[in-house]
Amino acid sequence: MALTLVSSQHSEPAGCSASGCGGNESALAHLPPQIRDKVKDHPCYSEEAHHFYARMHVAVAPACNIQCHYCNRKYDCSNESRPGVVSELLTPEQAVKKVLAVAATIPQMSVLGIAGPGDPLANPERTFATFRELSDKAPDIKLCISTNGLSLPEHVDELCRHNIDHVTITINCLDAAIGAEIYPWIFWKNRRIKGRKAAEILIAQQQLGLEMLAARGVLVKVNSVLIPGVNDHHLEEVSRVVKAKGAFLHNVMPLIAEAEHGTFYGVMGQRGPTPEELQRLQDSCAGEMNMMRHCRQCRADAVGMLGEDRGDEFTLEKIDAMEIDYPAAMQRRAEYQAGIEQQRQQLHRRGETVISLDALRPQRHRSRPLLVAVASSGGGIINQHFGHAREFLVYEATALDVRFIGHRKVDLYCSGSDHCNEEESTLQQTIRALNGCEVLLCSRIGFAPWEALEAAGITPNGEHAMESIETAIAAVYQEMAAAGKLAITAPIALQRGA
Ligand code: CLF
Ligand code: SF4
Repeated sequence: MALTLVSSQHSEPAGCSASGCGGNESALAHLPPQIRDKVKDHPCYSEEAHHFYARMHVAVAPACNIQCHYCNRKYDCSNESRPGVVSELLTPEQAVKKVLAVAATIPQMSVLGIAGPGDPLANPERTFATFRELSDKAPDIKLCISTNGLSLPEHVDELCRHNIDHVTITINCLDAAIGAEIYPWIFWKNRRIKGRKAAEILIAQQQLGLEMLAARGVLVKVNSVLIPGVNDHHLEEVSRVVKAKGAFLHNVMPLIAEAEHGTFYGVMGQRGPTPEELQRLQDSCAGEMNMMRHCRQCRADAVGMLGEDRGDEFTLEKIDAMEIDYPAAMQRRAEYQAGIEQQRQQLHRRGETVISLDALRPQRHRSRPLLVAVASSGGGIINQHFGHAREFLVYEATALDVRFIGHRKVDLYCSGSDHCNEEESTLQQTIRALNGCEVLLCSRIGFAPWEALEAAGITPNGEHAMESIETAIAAVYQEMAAAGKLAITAPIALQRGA
């Protein structure tokens, strides 16, 4: 059954300008319309879109053609995913059925990605069978893929045939000596190749694949795993080079290496970066490149908004039991997405008119930055109870702008529906995770956590419930600056970062 409701927006290939995009809508405004159309509803390629649109992955690709030192094959591909959970493997037919069921149930799901559990292009038949059927049955869904790049050049034409507009390549280095420390072997032309030679081939294939995609107007995101002491000093150069070759966005992800994952790095005690190290590197690359800072390192079978996983609602058994009126569901989907666009327009208008930091610009050299944590369940507004948050969005406000810089994951503090409980240790962990933030914006908060946060130097604020995040932060910044609390000479209560 064809599910065409929203007209397919496959643009002509159009070269990718990589400057100043990938963040909020105004940052996208200068892009050619056909590029903006590709980006604006993609929750990974547009920071703003991730407040409104969801993605899903289908785990159809079990095999891999390389070995990374941060990967254990028992888990999902850590080039895109957080290790620790194994995705349920699907056949292409099962995957298509699942995508259609999710599209009918979660109207904001705009993107289908294949990201594992191995490498999608090491499993080309399964990957392309899934894409082929979906581009026929649900052409309004954007198709996306994440690969290690080894087999990319030979598949570029087929990716373009299926109108796959978004390709992620994990590029951890350009230097084969560094590559040899990350990749013990690759499987290439029916042979296992080790060491520096393996890294040389992989790097050359990644770069060639990137150039071929950019030449065809496909948007390329580059993922890099930040491995302290291995490639941390090298990733700025990676950023510069991939941008010059036409990459659209760079996503530097922290290495996750735990001994219990059984990876080489985990067992060897290789540490991951601290949040400060990650942010420092992202900031140093940002002068050259658009940086993605809202990645949640999703599972290879993730479903829902970034940071949420509704996969349990869509097991094969549950899908079989669903009775879906597809034409009606697709009608709802189109209406829902039209509603999202209206909401975004309203937010833009309000953001432009309600508050401006212009009044503070003259004192930009006198006011210091402020980190603000926000509880939001989506929509770009402050709409979540402190106790219901599983993560907080972190923004940096200055006298010049408000920018998203990352997220901090926390355990659920509140188990009831209305009242925060007294789970002290969870609260203390949350406070630790919010280290460096001086203000916390949420829709509601109980008395006990309020007191504890204040004692830790974080001021809770529920006065901006249901307001646009950026607008509210700008208002808070303005108020604090006017009260002299952000004077550059004033002591900063806590060091920034967790
Ligand atoms: Fe999936 Fe990746 Fe496409 Fe997004 S995820 S294949 S580009 S649709 Fe997004 Fe998830 Fe980060 Fe990936 S938050 S892990 S960057
Ligand atoms: Fe693992 Fe992905 Fe690396 Fe393959 S590419 S070894 S699946 S992390």
